[in-house]
This record gives sequence, structure tokens and C-alpha cells, in this order.
Amino acid sequence: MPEITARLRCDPTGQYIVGSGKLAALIPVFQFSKIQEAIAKNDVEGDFMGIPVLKYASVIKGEVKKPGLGPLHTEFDANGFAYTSFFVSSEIVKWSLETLEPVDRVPTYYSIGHLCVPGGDSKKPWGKYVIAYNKITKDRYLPTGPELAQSAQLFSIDGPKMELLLDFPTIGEPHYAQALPAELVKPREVKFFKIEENQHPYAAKGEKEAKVVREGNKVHVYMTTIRSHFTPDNIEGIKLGDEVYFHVTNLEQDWDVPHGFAIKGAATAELLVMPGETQTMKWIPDQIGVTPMYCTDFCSALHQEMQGYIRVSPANSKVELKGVTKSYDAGS
Ligand SMILES: [Cu+2]
Repeated sequence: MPEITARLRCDPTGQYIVGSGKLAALIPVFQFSKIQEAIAKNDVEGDFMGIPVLKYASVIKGEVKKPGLGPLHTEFDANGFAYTSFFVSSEIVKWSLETLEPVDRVPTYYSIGHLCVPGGDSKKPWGKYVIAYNKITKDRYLPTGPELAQSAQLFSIDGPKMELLLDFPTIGEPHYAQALPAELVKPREVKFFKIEENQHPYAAKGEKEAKVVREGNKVHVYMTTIRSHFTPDNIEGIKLGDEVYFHVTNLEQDWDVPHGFAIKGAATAELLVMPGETQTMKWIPDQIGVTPMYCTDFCSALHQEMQGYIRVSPANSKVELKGVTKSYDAGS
């Protein structure tokens, strides 16, 4: 029995199970119906840790002989062909599930590991492309950090010969990657969250709902954000010893208009608030004075103006708590 390192793939018809091993020199193809027969007849050749082992010769449909070196992973198209990556000989080999003969091969230039035919591990592969995910592709892209980018390759498989279309960087070698036609994703795409469906308990669904509320030493700022201002953007009456919660609602109802929110010197990270969403940032001021807050996502030409101020008073101060909006953009 050839060396198999636990890589078994079932073909789209469910009849065949293809095994492979990184250091093997052939590809065994098992037949599901034969496995069922062997189990029924108890056609075994001993056991491994109590698990009965079926006779190799009884369950094999056949072997793909001398396909290349180091067959690793196999994917399938919709026309009865399999595509196996070869780690040692650095290639993809296309072979027929019927005849078990190789019919085409294409170099991948690097040590390929996983590969992906969109839908190739389902009953109905789309079967137009195969993607090679490579290992050890050290020299392909500029070194930009402690880890180098790997290089993947996209090939067409809908013609008589596999053809290289593109190579592109990946982080590591994606394992069991899956791809599917964009039309399946597009109708489900979320472009923005509907503001009227926002369930956040501290949402402000319009600038009129913006307010600043004190509960003991907790201050809740119901803040809205829209190109290119915050409401309120001038807050005072916050005292040293307060815990301030900024509940920032992004009023935008358009695609790709997130706003950021940060407070200068804050110990917490910034927020990135998607259109229609509310997010909360906690801030404990540690000094008296005026602290700027600002948008951190380039949202329009007036993004730099998207800022405001928070005045922090001494703990015993009598400054009234209030939030107003002072800086409007030209359109407001
Ligand atoms: Cu902004």
C-alpha cells in the first residue's frame, strides 16, 4: 500500500475517493461501492489499534501510475477530471477519473501545497479555474517584514490545456480555500445598516436625538456622525473622576462611508463605525483641560475638519453638563 498522509478527497459523483501523500509516486483511487462490499464481507487484512483494515486490493479502483512526484491534494471539475498538486515536482496534473491517465500538466514554479477548483469539493464544481497555493516561494515579492508573502497562481481549466492567467501574493499557503462566483455573494452583500433597524440601546437615530446625560459619575454621550461633523462636537461639564461613554451612531446611509472616532491620548483604541451602526467607547479623563476628539477614517474632503473638543473640569466644578455643535461643514 502506498504512503498516504491523510489526504483523501471524494469526487463529485461520490463514487471515488482519491488518496495522496507528499512523498508518494502514485495516486490510489478507492471505490466507495467496493469499500461497502468489503465491509459487508469482512474482507480485512488485520486491524490497526482495534480498527479493522480493509484489503487494499479489494477496495481500489486503480492507481494513477507515475503522475509526478509528491501528489498532495486533489480537486475536481464537472467533467470527470481530477487536478492533483505535486509538492515535489511543482506542478498541477490533470487526470481522468475514468482511465486514471494523466491528460495535462502545468508547472507551478514553486512547491505547491493546497489547490482550489471553485466548487471542486462539491457535487457541482464550477470548474473554470484552478488556483495553486504554494509554499516556500521566497523570492517572488519584495521583503516587507519578518514573513515573506507566498505566491499563488490562477489557471484556466476550461480549455484543452491549463493556462496560467495570474500570479498573486498570499499570506501563507491558504488551506482548504474555497472560491465561488461573485453573483452568489453580491445579492447578499451588506452595503450599510438601516438606521431605523439599529437596536443599540444608546443609538441616536438623528442629530435631534444627540444628547449628554449624567448618571452619577457616569456620563453618556449620545453622539451622531455624518460628513463632516460630530453632534455634539463641543462638550463641557465633564469632571475629573467621571467615566464617559461615547455612543457614536454613524447616520450615513450610503456604502463605504464609515467614520472613525478617537480621543487624543485615550488609553482605549479608536472606533470604526459602519454606516447605520452605533459603537461605544469608554473614556476616563485623567487631566483637567480641553481634549480634542476626531474622526480617524478619511470620509470626505472635509475629513480633517471632523473634530471637536471635550472640556474636563475639576471634580468639584459647577460647570453645567452640555453638548453643542459648533463646527458645521459648508453644506449644513
Ligand atoms: Cu468622518
